[in-house]
Amino acid sequence: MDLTCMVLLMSLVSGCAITHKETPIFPAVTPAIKPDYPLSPAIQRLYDPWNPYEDRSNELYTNFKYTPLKGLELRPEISRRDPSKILKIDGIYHVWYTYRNSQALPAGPKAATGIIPSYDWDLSELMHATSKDGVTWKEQGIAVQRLPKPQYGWRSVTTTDILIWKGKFYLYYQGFNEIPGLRGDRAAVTVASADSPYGPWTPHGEVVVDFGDKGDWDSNAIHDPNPIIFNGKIHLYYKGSPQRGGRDDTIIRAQGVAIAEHPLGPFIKSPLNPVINSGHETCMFPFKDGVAAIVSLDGPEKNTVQYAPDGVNFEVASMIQVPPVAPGPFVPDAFADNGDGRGISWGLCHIMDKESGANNSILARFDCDLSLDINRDFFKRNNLRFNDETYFQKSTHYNGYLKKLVERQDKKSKAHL
Ligand code: AAL
Repeated sequence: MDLTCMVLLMSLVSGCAITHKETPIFPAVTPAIKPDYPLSPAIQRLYDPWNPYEDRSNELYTNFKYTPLKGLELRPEISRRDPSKILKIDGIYHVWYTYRNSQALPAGPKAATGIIPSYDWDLSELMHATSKDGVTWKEQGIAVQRLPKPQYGWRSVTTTDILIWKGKFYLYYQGFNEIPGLRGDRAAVTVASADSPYGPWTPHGEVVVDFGDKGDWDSNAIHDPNPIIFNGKIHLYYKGSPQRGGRDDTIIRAQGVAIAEHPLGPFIKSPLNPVINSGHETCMFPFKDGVAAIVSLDGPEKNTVQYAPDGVNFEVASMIQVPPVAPGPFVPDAFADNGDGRGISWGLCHIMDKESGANNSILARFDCDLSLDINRDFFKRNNLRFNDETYFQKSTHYNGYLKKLVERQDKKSKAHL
């Protein structure tokens, strides 16, 4: 080392020592207790609302790993999506989901007919499937069919979730009485009941959670019903939307809750609705003495897990990556209402099917660690890396579709300058 370097090094070392004495420098090992010397706002946030061990010791942080399912026949005209939560009854897992086996692929609202669906969830019914291991599933047949026009849900019945109340089974679902997409994705929530998970199911034939009034945040859509029992009452969470197919409304997607003392209602919407400002397919589960939610896809708080000690006042608990789309978790204590929710470790979700390329979906399994009963370090890692298939999906080449899109958008924005 030459003299200049040596002098430089010595002055750096002595400089550090002097600074360290005057103002403590944040140490290499993160202090377990929030230091009482001045901290940047970023480091303050590390302690409040986060914690010094960040994601690793956050019970509500997880990664998600995905596995293809076995046993479900894959054909381009069959679409399966929006699975319910999963129940385990007498050692068998049960799930219900949107099933479309239409004669044509989705063609958009304008081209839709009595046999051509507009979207992936048009002209659908509710399928029931069972499994012994959560990977291989067997379809048991349609649980709830579309009824003949003009009965409720004649156009499509979709996006269901299950409740057990006093020994009886209730499937809540979206009932479409018009082509999805014609006036927005306009559906409210209805219910069917049965004495056994295998049915037969009796559709109630009426709306149980209805649209909000004109101008309300949920005036045009009550989607993704998600019932749990909390504090002695049925808490039916749902995604509401005022949109009519446009993207200009202030709140595009948000989550609300409607509460009832009987499965057929009346369901009273919380005066605090919407209780989550983001998210798409609603997914709530009891956690400790409160309620946790996976919030994905839409809104400023997308890709977070949130927690509400009272089921209503939700706060962000973690930021997650590649969360399941439309998660239907296995929630053994969804209806236990014992103030000791244990969380979730797996479930089903849906993924767009790249083979059919027509907005068809397939079901997949996800695993995670949002459970108090397991401790799987590999689900608590951050810094996830993805391969080229993920990065290049849908974008094609810059010379193709993306280039045209970019040029069109740039032209439009210049026109506004
Ligand atoms: C979803 C859900 C609802 C919507 C459509 C089918 O995944 O949010 O169910 O209506 O898309």
